[in-house]
Amino acid sequence: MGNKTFAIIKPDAVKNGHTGKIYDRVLTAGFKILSAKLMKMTLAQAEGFYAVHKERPFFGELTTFMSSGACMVLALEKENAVAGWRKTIGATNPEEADEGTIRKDFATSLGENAVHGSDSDENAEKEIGFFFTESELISNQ
Ligand code: IDP
Ligand code: MG
Repeated sequence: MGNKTFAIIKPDAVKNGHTGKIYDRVLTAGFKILSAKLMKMTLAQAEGFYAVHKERPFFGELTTFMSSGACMVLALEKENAVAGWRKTIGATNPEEADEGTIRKDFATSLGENAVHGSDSDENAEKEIGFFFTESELISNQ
């Protein structure tokens, strides 16, 4: 059971002005923010990040969307962080997301679903490493 996960406040949520409200959900859910930055992914970065989905029919739509505007990438810490963050964000499809989850409250559609969350400890480590250097993670807060 790992204590770190990786999150993205996706371009739809940033564009719709939900960054602050989602940041508040992160803190209210008990996560410590080890690092955060606002960035605009290149298409190549989005393709690299989502490489696991490259055979899926929505890969082009997903990577175009993720590189379409500013997003916020975050490294989060909490006990059992991966499962805890997935519970906080809700199901991939916002129509299936539980009441009170971030996707239920802020997602635009199945593709533009406001936030990302890692699906395993192994991927959390890889994803944090994709966007942050070791020295950018502030663990002695
Ligand atoms: P997850 O983000 O809940 O882990 P994944 O299945 O890993 O869901 O899919 C990655 C992302 O791809 C989703 O968050 C969503 O933005 C997008 N996506 C997933 N399924 C579809 C689809 O059927 N159409 C368009 N976009 C999709
Ligand atoms: Mg996933």
